[in-house]
Formats: sequence, structure tokens, C-alpha cells
Amino acid sequence: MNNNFKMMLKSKPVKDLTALPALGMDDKSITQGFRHYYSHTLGRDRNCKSTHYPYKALSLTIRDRLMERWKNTHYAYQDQDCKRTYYLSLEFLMGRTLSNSMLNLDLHDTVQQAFYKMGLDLEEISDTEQDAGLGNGGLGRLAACFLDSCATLQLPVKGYGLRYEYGMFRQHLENGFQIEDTDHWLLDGNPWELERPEYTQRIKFGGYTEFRQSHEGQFKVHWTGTRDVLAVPYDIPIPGFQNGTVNTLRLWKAAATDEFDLNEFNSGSYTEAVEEKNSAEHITMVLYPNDSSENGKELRLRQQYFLASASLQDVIREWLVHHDNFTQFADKNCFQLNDTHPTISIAEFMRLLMDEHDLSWEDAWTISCKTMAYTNHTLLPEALEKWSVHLFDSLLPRLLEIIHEINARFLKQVAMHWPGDTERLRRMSIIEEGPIPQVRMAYLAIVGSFSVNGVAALHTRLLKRGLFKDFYQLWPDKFNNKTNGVTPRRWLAGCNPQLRNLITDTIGDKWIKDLSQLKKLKKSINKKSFRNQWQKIKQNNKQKLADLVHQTCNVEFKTDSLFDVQVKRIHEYKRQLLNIMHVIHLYNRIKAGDTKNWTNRCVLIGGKAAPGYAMAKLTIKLINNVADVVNNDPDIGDLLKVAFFPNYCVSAMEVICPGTDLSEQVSTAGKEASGTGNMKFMMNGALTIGTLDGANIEIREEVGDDNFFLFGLTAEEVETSRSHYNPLQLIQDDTDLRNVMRMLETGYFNQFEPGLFDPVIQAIKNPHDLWMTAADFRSYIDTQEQVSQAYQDNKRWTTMSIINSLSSGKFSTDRTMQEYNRDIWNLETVAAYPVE
Ligand code: 26Q
Repeated sequence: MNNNFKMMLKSKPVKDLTALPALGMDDKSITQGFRHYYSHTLGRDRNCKSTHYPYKALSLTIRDRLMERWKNTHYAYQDQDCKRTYYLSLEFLMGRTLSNSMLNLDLHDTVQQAFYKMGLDLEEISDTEQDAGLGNGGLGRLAACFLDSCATLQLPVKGYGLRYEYGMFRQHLENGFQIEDTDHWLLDGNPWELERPEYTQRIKFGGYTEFRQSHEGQFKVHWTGTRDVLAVPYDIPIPGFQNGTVNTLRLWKAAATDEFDLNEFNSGSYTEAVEEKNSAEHITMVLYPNDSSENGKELRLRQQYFLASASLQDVIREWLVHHDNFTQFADKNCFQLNDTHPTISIAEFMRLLMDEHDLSWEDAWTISCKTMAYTNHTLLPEALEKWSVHLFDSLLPRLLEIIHEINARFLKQVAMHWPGDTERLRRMSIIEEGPIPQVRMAYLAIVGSFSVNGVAALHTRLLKRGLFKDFYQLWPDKFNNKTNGVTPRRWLAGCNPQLRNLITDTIGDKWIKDLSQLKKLKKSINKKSFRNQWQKIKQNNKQKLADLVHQTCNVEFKTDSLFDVQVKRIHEYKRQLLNIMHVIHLYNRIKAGDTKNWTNRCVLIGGKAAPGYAMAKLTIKLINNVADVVNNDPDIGDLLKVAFFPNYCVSAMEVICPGTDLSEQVSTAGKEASGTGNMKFMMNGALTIGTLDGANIEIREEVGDDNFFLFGLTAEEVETSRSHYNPLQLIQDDTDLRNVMRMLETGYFNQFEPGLFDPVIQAIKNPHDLWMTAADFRSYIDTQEQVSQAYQDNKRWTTMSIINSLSSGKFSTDRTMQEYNRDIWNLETVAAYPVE
């Protein structure tokens, strides 16, 4: 380049390269954008038949509109120097993005119109989008709903997660067995992500630590001899509901450093170099498909540390752009840990502050404890995360040293509080002693955080009384409850457009941002035309669900039947088994001619089993075998239909929950921390049959006892009856249960697969059955009969349906996020700059 020209460039003030006129939000501008991407960017023409390219062209058109708001939100946060929260999670179960973005930008009708004029089917094109399935179930979907609510409330909250190459496995059935397929969701590209290589971070693994004296004569720990991996960020826009705010979800992808190649190349081992590269990039290859425990896997610990270290370094980097010390850090930043999965952040933050930024232990610990907050999502003791000290030492030696020091100081505090109580010291230690010493991650999380919360009132109470009792005694003020929710944008306005319109026509549209306003529907509850429309809409949604079930399961559901649905991960504690036992009981009744006052039922069960969870997989097979017998028995006809819905996922739920009459929430009391599917069904006017577990209790409080079908033992009763639980006696004394057991034991549903279901039979008959299925059988069956009778009274059912929906205001994540903010984060809301 000419030198003079270079000089000129230097002296010229840099113009804002992003200053552009705002993009049009009218149908002409959308059409123009769409045509531009379709023909100029993607190079398609009139001969292209695939729906993929129109999907992509529309996505890019919508993305442009997000992009300008994204920038303006970012600038507003920067200029205000506001406090921020970072939601650290190994899972974000986002589902589809296109239609949600159109809803939140208020572009849905405009695009529909534009597409109509072009002769394109928007629904068909939206349906080609792959789900972003970067989560197992409840905890991952909760993180996604939280982000939606934070953007809608204009809270400066950023999500940090991993960009898994393979998300949650896809499920299909072969001969009734679950088969797992990989989910290579990025294969056709992802228009919703923006790579930001300029913010790449370096993550250490392995090596050893040593003391070194600095220039000032200070002794410092050096973690060296490490094998480093790069973390490359990919940003995803999170639009608020029609408010100009676009927050960020930042996902990290693992990449090899170039030194790897060079070092190995020079010593002549090309293939080893590539192997190293592979092992680095494996870190973000796949999501672990367990929604409880898969303990001890080294790769999982690598994932956790990779997320923690990359995210913390990223936050510190940004902090140091505008600050030169950490005195204000805790006032301006908060990390919310989604379960113990990212809890290594506590030790990593200490390391970064001390080893990289020269703070003392005391200063670092003070800041760290004021910055970290922990959410627990489980009551199952076996699901509490532990890592062997040995593994920690080999993979993260410096972090183990820090954990030991945290523990030593903590145990001193315990000893002061309870002098001489060595049993308590052993119980509360972050390190579990024994033949294989383990790090207890939940204890590290409690010790290192200023807030610990459960996810429903019962759950939090049980944590205080049980699992974390000792810690609650020491620090009662740390503990608090935050009942879960779901976002009403995706789970009512988005998935149920007809109901959205009816509600908006009745009470205006403010409810979408303030769900408590649904209460206003009470006035219309006896209005004929409102009730008729309500029923009509449920019928339409049932027809859509029936079409999907027909397509995917080849089972015919008729919409005048009761649609009875249980969709969630398959788990013994969730008791899909109890559900299918009820189905067998109904089958027996039909076969025995006991069909007076019969209500036709269509039972739908869906969900994935962890690939290594044999009993869960066998439950799927049992459901399918029962479905086969029932659906093909000419005596049964429309009286009863059963289907297993394969590959249950977010986008499937968007069709399932609007078309459901009865929501099955039948976990053993005291085991389901909250549940969130229960809330989606309720919002869409389904009634619940459920135990007093998790958020069911709060749902029942909101709708009133008359509008909830309650059955089963309470959490207390479950615990007190364990010692004298006698399922054999229960079976002997109950004809219906005996008949169900006889069907199973005689192999009625496995005529050509002898002995297949023996483990299921044994589980029900086992006096140590943790899930006490037989204990709740009678009360479940009786309550199901009440459901059937209630369904026959169409008027009563409609009233209950409306009451369920209008009482669901509490279960918006907007309420949940406001409570997190009030009690834990204390963020100011910040409005984004408007697009010009
Ligand atoms: C642990 C170790 C190794 C690999 C994976 C895991 C792992 C992964 C996911 C452990 C647990 C999970 C997910 C748990 C979960 O989804 N819990 C659910 O959280 C919901 C939101 O709070 C609650 O509503 C549910 O009750 C709870 O079961």
C-alpha cells in the first residue's frame, strides 16, 4: 500500500462501520430481504424444491432484524455500566428459533402475509428447522425459558454454555425397543449463531503445580506443563418480547491450539498430532444423555471445567476493559450455577483471581462468595455429583489444591460452631473420605455461594430438612425457594395461536408479558360464546395432535376421546409404570364387559430413556407391547387407544400440550423437584392428575382442590411407610391390582418374548421398591375413574379447563426471574436503545 495512503487512514477518525438505517419491518422489506438471500446469498432459483433454502433465507432475513437490536442492547448495557448476571449451564434446550424470533419481533403476521403472496407455506417451512437439543429435559429447558424471560424483562443476563456438535440423541423404535441415533444438528449449518473467534480463550488441563518467586519476591503458584485447549465462542441472540432487547447466549466450542500440530510435527509424528487435535476437540463433541447421574466420566469433568474456565475468563476480560481492579466486581457481577454441573467455577474463580490477577486468598474468597449463587434441581441422593480426588488431581491439580484449602478453612468454621462434633465434620466435609476419596460438588457449591435455592416450595423444604440439613443449620439465611416456571411466549402465545387470539380478544394482550392478568378471564367463564370457542379450540388442537400421532405412531386417536398424556424423561421415580398399569386395568375392564358409563381414552406416553438405564428402556418396551395388544384387539375399538410417542422433544411438546385434556404428573411424592411440563399443560387448559410432589402442590393451590385430581401418598407418608411397605399384601387384597399383575406374570403382553418383563414384575413386588408403585395403585385407579366421570360432564370439564389456564399466572418464568432478581441478583432493568 502507498505510504501516504496509510498515513491518511491513520489520521482519519474511525467511522462507526455499523451505522446503518434500520431495516424495514413491513411485508415489502421482508419479501425483499427474503428474495435477496434466496437468490443472491444461497444461489437458488425457481427449480429448487427443497424447503430448507426458504427456511434459511427467511432465517437470515429475520436475523438481520435481530442483529441491529442486539447491538443496541449491547451498547445500552455498556454505557450504563450496569450489574450483570451470568447463567452458567451445561445445558440449554432451546428448541426451534425461527418462529419464536418472529413472535418476539412481532413479525409473524407480516411474514405470513408476505409468504402467502409468494405462494409459500410458512408453517411447512418453519417445520423444517431442527431443534437445538442441547439439553436432557427439565433443567435444560428451564435455562432456555429463563433467558426468554430475562430478555423480556430487560434484565442484563447472559447465558454461558457449550456448543455440542451432537445434541440429545434422537430416539426411534425397533420392535418396541428404544434405538438411539446421533443428532448431528449442525450438519446443514446454523443461521442463528455468530462465531466470535476474537474472544477465544485458552483452557489448561493436566500438568503440575510449583512455587515460583516473582520479581517482587512474592511466592506464587504456577500451574504448568499443561495440555491446553482453545475455547471459541458462538453467540446466539435472545430476543425479548416486542421490546427491542436482544440478550446473548454464548456457547463455547473446543478447538486444538496450533502448538499441538507444530510440536508433534517437528518430531515427525503427524498422526499423533492429529490424534491430540482430536482429543482436544472431543470436549464439546457430545451432550451426556443422562438426566440424573453418570458419575466419574473424565470427559464430563473436562466439559464442566472447560465451560467454567472459558466463561469466567471471558467475564474477567470484559471487566478489565473498564476497570483496573476487582474491588467493585461483586457489586457488578453475579454467577448463577445451574445445579452442581458448573460448580468447579468456584475454585476456578479463586485460581484466576489469585494466580492470574495477584489477589490474596482472603480478598479472592470474599469476592467469590459474594458473586456465586447455586440452584439445586434434585432430591435423589444418588444424583448428587461426586468426583474422585484422584481424577481431579490428574486433570486439574491446581483446582484440587484450592478445593482442599477451601475445605480446610470451612471445617475450621464448623469446628468452632460445633466444638468436638467430629461426626459432623466428617459429614459436612467437601471431601468424602473412604477407600476412594471424593469431592462432593454440592457441598462445594453451598460453601462457596451466598445463595442456595430449590425449585419448588416442597423441594426447598425437603432440602433444608434432609439432604442439606447440616448446612441449613449453619447458614439458614443462604437458603431460599424459587419456584420454577415456563415462558408464556413459547408455551402459550406461540404454540397455541387460536387460544392466544381468544384470550387477547377477551382481555387484551397485556397478559403475554404479565401472565397474572389471565385471572381476568374469570368474568367470561360463564359466557356462552367464550366457552364454545374455548371448546372448539381444544378440539382443533386435539385434531392437530391426533394427526401427528397418526403420522408418527400410526395409531388413530379420535378427538371425542379423553386425551391422556404423559411426556417426560423415562424414570422409575416418574412412574410411567403406574400409568401403563392403569391402561392394563382399563383393558381388563373392557374385556370383562365392565364398560358402564365408559369414557373413551387415548393414552399417549413419550420420553427418552438414558441409554444405560435398563429399567427405563424396559418400560418403553412394555408400553409398546401393551399398545400393540390393546390397539389390535377387536374387542377394544375406540374405547381405548395407546401410543408411545417416539423422539419426544421441544418442538413435539409445542403440538402435544395444546391438544391434551389430562396431564399425568404421577411421580412418587418427594422425588420430583418441581416439574415444568405440568405447567405447560395447565397453561393450555389441561387438567392434572397428580401426586403432592414438586410444583404440583403449588398448581393445586392456584386452581383449587376441586380442579385438580389428587391421589397417592404424601412425601411424609412415603418415608414413614417404607419400613412396613408390603406390596405382596396389597396385591393380594386388591382384585384390580391382582388382575394387572396376573396379566404381566402370565406373559399376556410378551407371548413370544418369555420372561422379558420379569424385572418390572420384581420391582413392583419388591418391599424395598423405592418408588412404591403398588402403594399408590388403588388411589390412582379410583382417581382416574373420577377423571373419566368428570370428562363426561362436558360443562364441568370446560369450566375446570378454563380455571386451570386462568390460574396459571404464577408459573410464568417472568415471575420466577423477578424473584431471582429481587432476592439474589439485584439487577436494574436496562432498556435497549431504539433502532433508528
Ligand atoms: C450428571 C452427571 C453426568 C452427566 C449428566 C448429569 C446430569 C445431567 C442433567 C444430571 C442431571 C441433569 C438434569 C436434571 C434435571 O433436569 N432435573 C429437573 O430439573 C427441572 C428444572 O428444575 C425440575 O423441574 C425437575 O423436577 C428435575 O428433575
